[in-house]
Amino acid sequence: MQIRVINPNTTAAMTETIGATARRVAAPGTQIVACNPAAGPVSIESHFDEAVAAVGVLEEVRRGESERADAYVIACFGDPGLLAARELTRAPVIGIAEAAFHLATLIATRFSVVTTLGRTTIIAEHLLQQYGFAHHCRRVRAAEIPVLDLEHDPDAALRRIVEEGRRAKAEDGIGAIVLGCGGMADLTDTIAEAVGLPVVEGVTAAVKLAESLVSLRLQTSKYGDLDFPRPKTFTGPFCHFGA
Ligand code: 5HY
Repeated sequence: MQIRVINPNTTAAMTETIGATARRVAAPGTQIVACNPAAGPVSIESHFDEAVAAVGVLEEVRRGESERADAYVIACFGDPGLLAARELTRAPVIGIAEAAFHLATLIATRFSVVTTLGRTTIIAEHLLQQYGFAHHCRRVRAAEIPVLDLEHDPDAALRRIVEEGRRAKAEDGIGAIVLGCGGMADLTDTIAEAVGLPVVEGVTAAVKLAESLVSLRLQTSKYGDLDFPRPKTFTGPFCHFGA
């Protein structure tokens, strides 16, 4: 099977990290195609960044359809464009936040999230409500690091994430930590060892859930709101989205 793992930001180095991490857990028969949009924000740290990045996600899903992808992963913790992407394909589309929340509830009754900037914690809080996991999550915490520090200053970023993870363990009464950024995908084992809690990471969680859905031949339902969009004209730079 082929899983298209989409990094919604346009930082190629982060796409490489995400792709390598996905390949480490993929089953022998799974081909991982890691990609990112050509246009969009280099990092996603706000509602505005999410909205712009979502269009790039949809472009990558359209490209994946032409390459007959069997499943898609949206490798940004805001799950940008998730439902719109599901409208474009019969293949499963998994967001890393949703995937991580699901797996965290299978190993702990309570978890906390450690993400990047404090201003983006509301995005994870909204998703917890939307997906029905809010009562499992004690707190969405921020290491207060810009997303690209994960690439530019990884040692300092790791220290901040571990510090926040240790505070979560000491204060939140939790059994697990969820990492709140696709760019943290390669830090799971290091953080788990340093914090002393199980750590759930969304890229790897989403890849294994996607494999499960494909192997069970479970596809995105086309009955109701996730049916293909009604054909219509799109104008201007979006004209290629049109019928
Ligand atoms: C992510 N931003 O996973 C999110 C993290 C965040 O560029 N990739 C990004 O803070 O929402």
